[in-house]
Amino acid sequence: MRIDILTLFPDMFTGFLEGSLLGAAREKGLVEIRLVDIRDFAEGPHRQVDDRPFGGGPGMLLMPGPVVSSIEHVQGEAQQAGHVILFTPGGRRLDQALVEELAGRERLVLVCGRYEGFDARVAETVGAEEISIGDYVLSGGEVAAMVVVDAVARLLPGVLGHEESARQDSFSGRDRLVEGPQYTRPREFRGLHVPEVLLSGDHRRIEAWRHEQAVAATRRRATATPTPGMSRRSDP
Ligand code: 6GU
Repeated sequence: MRIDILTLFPDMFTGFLEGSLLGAAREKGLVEIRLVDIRDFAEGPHRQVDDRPFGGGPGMLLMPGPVVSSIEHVQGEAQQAGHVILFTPGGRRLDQALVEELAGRERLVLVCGRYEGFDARVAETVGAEEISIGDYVLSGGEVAAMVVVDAVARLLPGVLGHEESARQDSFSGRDRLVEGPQYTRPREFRGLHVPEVLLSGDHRRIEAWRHEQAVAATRRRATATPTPGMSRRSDP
């Protein structure tokens, strides 16, 4: 897979892209990631990339020219135009189903907004999909782009040590359950014991117990009941 990331702040990605999972995936050639500075496509002596919104209102918008030029530039580097994504809080909400959909594409072009967002003509001009990572406002799309790259990359064949681990993740599979509790050594920690069934060696019983726990955890989460033991001291 090839991923182009278009941003005004390419430096924000350096540590992230060199990190263990992504760094190794890039070295193995499983994913090719390129950073493009949108400001390189700005015109005029001031290299202006933002301007005030027509009709008034607070803040600044990214100008369509530099954004569309940078998208067209990376599209010209390969036969395939790629799936263009604009990060914006009003976009389609990211979930694991969308991550899986994106992981199936050959090429992604991720465009990070700053200021109050994009001129509406950008999406129209390039045929982009708008994506949000949740109902809260970030100061730019860079963190959202990292979320997408991380979630997508770990689904690519060969990136994780064992493919099974991605298949068993929370939100994966047909029923989209979250994972139930898991335990490692020691068997007893501060008086808390690992459930006996997990030590039984009976794989059918273990599977059944895990499924039951996953259903319960999924239900708890849907009804927003706090996880047992997670309430704060100040709670009633
Ligand atoms: Cl993609 N961008 C911004 N600025 N804020 C967000 C977001 C994206 N997703 C959630 N909040």
